[in-house]
Amino acid sequence: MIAATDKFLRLLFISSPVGPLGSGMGGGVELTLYNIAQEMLRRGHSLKIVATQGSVLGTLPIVEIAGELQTSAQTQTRNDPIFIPGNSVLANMWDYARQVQADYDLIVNFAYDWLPFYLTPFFTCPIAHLVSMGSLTEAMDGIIEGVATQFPGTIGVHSRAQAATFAFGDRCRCLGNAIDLSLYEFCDQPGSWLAWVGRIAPEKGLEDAVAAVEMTGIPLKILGKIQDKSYWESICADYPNAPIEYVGFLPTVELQAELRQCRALLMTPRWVEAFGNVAIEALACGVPAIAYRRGGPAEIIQDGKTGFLVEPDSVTGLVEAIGRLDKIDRFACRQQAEAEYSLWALGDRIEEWFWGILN
Ligand code: HBI
Repeated sequence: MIAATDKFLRLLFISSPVGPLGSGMGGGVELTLYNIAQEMLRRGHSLKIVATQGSVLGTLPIVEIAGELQTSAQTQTRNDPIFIPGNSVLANMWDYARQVQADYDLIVNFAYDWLPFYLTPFFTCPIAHLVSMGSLTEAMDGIIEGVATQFPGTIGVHSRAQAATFAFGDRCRCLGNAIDLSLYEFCDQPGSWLAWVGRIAPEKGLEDAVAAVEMTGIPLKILGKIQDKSYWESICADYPNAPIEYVGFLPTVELQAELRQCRALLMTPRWVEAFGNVAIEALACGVPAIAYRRGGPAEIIQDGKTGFLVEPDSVTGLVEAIGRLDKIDRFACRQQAEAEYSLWALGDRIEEWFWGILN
């Protein structure tokens, strides 16, 4: 039990087992973990991050753990069994956490994996789980619901749409998300091109953005980790004449330097995007987002004011919205980011969540 007088927490963040922090394999979780860690340190809490070997996250304190990576949960089918490889880095990370748990007031799990949830009742240290995706498999739904039932208030999510994908959605804590706005520079004189930003994998629907720019002839800059190479190659083969340029996977400061110069960001999620960090990164630069009316982005974008929400999976809907971009005041985009997505606002919500679990 934490004495009410203590106002600083000793936090242990346990990262995603799909790849090193900084590699892009962890997608939005990397940025989310980094931002929350920074904000907690700024508020005076102490913190250590447990992550896979090769992880680098600015100057944040990382304990690197060796072992076999976990396969991405979104490649699993709904009824897949749980796969744990020999010498599992996930198991090794949580065995480390078990050994040091007495030195911490709260463990925060960022992994979308079965094991951390299964182990929760075996730990003496309280565990907060920040769930980074919507419902993907029966096994994960079941084990998360078990923790939501036995440890009420410990399941955090990023959006109402993400929560709604779970039967226990009403028992999840909606935390939204945020970015360090000081890293994003407003631009009100963009170039002519559009942007698409994200892990290049089937659930992100990149082919629709490419099809839209093949129809409009407006060049598209593509930024992000090529996670599924054959998926990327099939898009290039299917749209040989599309005006696209693959810029690569860039760290935040270089990403926003490219993104801010774009007329708009296209978001084409096939799945229920839990939040859509790239949407608030774009808004922070004054870049309107055109997104399918699905998942987190539908709760972020103010349709007609800071972007457009279009019929899901409709390429013509994207094209039609691109034609209306002159209606958007880019400064309104920046203003929304400052009003709703600052790290301070998220820090308040996260601290409130942590204290609620501990008291
Ligand atoms: N898959 N098994 C697994 N574990 C994760 O933590 C995980 C993942 N796939 C994607 C992912 N995390 C993140 O890229 C998204 O949650 C943002």
